[in-house]
Amino acid sequence: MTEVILALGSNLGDRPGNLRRAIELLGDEGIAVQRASSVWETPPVPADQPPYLNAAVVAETELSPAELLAAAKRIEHTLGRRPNRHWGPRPIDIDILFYGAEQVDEPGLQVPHARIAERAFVLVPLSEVVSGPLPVLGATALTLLAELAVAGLRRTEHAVLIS
Ligand code: A4P
Ligand code: MG
Repeated sequence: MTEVILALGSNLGDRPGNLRRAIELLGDEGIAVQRASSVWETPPVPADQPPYLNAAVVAETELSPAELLAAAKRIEHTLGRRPNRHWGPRPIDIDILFYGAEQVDEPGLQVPHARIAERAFVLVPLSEVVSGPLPVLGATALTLLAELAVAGLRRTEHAVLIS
């Protein structure tokens, strides 16, 4: 069993219903959700689309990273998502933030997700389900959020002062 962390987003149709249904369908695909963040309403990026509801969930699965991505894509399709412009509006988006402590860098899959540290709509829900250091990244979600919010602060590689 591997602990995985997923980000969910919806900005079309029955947004809370889409989030709930996605969690049910994840269970049907062998991705058992253990904990979920609050549901946050977030300003869209880019701005020319409706506001999103975003959440983060912690789940356990026997699926490989590629199988997990395929399951996420199936659920997105079931909930009515069709190919659209990059970062365009969608009934549901399921992103793999973390897969245990593994790093994956393949053509269609990068884990940890490449833009975690740039996005408050990911970091705030994430901070509610993982309070300690994040896998691979090493910083907590709140630390990354502070760096994002306060211009000029940057976490360095000189992080360990005592061991
Ligand atoms: N892909 C690579 N790595 C991953 C991963 N770790 N998890 C590939 C999921 N997918 C991954 O994703 C495009 C391709 O990324 C996939 O085919 C997969 O092979 P997509 O879901 O089809 O399209 P996308 O969501 O537009 O792209 P992406 O890169 O996931 O975008 P982001 O960065 O997730 O941005 N504003 C608010 N407020 N809230 C949001 O949730 N989401 C986005 C999407 C934009 N603006 C938003 C939100
Ligand atoms: Mg996505």
